[in-house]
Amino acid sequence: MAKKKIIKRSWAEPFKIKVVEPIKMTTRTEREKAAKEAGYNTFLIKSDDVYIDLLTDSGTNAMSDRQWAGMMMGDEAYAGSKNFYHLWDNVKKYYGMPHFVPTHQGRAAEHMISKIMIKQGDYVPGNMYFTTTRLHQELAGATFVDVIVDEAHDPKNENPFKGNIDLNKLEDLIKKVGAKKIPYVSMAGPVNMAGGQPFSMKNLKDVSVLCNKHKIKLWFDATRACENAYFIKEKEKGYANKTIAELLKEMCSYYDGLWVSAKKDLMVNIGGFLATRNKRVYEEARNMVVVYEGLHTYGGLAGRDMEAMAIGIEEMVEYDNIRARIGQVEYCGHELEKYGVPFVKPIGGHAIFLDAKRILKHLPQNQFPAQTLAAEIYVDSGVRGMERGVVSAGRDPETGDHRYPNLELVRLTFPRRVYTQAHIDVAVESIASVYENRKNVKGLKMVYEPKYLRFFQCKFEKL
Ligand code: PM9
Repeated sequence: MAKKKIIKRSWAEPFKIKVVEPIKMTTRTEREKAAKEAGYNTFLIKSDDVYIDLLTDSGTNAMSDRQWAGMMMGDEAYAGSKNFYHLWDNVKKYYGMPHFVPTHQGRAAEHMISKIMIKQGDYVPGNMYFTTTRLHQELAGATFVDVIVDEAHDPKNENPFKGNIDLNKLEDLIKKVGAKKIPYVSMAGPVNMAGGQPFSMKNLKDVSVLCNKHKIKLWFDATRACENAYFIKEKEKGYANKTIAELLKEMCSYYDGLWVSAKKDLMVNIGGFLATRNKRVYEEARNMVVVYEGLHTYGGLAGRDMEAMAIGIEEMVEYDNIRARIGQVEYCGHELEKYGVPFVKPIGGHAIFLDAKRILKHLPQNQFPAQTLAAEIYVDSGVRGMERGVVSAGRDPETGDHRYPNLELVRLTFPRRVYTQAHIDVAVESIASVYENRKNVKGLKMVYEPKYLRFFQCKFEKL
């Protein structure tokens, strides 16, 4: 009898397309000019000159018909908008935090929590830095200390939980500076700069026990918390039967509070918030928000934005949504593997992180290999990614020298529900072609550098 053929069963997006936005293909000559004018910084390229935009998943997501319908239900009262109460109900229901303050985006919440918690001379340990998070901690007077596991700094290491905190590193810091100098531990999941790498529930529980023992608060950057929940469900023993909503709630239960850039998991174009179980912190944030953002019932947002966020929370915990979102990233990674292009393993949550150090081996880090690679890919095809290496790491505030991270990466980030598999194929083929010609690529020199978050605005010239 003939052997039965095993037929592969694929997944597909749990939605169909209702509205489309045309995108424009430019010529190589046009892109060369645009890249030069932008000082080889992909943040400075006009979006009109971009074909496939993988710069970020921040605020670039496609909202659902339910979210757009919610926008029409915006209650634009200055005070006490009904959308604020809908959003607050969902923050309580899904994150389990009783107190909540909306903000216009994530860094506004980072600003407030840093100002409220940190005193001059404090130390804030965290699982690898994030650009805006660390800056606000430093501006408030703290020194950030990276306590992530060593594996996170190695792009080839396949540990499934490279976002974990190294408990020994954390304990050593507590011994060295004393618990009183540590206002909180700052834990993100998945870890953006490490390649979208998650932490495990076990590690979170252990960190929480250690923090409780030393009476140190534990705060969560929950910007992409559902992606972390997805990885726990898929990879950590004992969690396969839990829903994303249950995992999110359990993760949050170990934290004193959290901040969120709603522009990611919540699939909206603008928004953020701070939520906590600590009444004192809440009252300070609720007071501070009126100074920097707007009244505590809108925090710099329109009522319609809060409604889209409230509905986004309900959609972000749907398994099929998150499965398709991470499925796209996996698809891109598997296609790149076929061409032997090196990138951070395991494949993480929101992006593929190309390993520029291994791709442009001939460029020393002070010639900005990741910045160079992002510009080369853009010129090749109009695909826009971003640098996540020495430029993003910025300068050491004490010495003024470049910080040289081990990871020198180009991030190709997937907006949610925006691009198709065909777009990914085009992007992969362009990257493969740049990889093929990598030996001819020349580095960059920095010619303009702003004081804060330089990666957004600095400029380069070709060497
Ligand atoms: N993340 C991103 O592209 C946008 C700005 S940096 C290029 O990944 C985390 C984990 C983030 C994040 C922003 C923020 C700040 C906080 N935490 O951009 O202010 O990934 O809403 O959030 C970006 P906002």
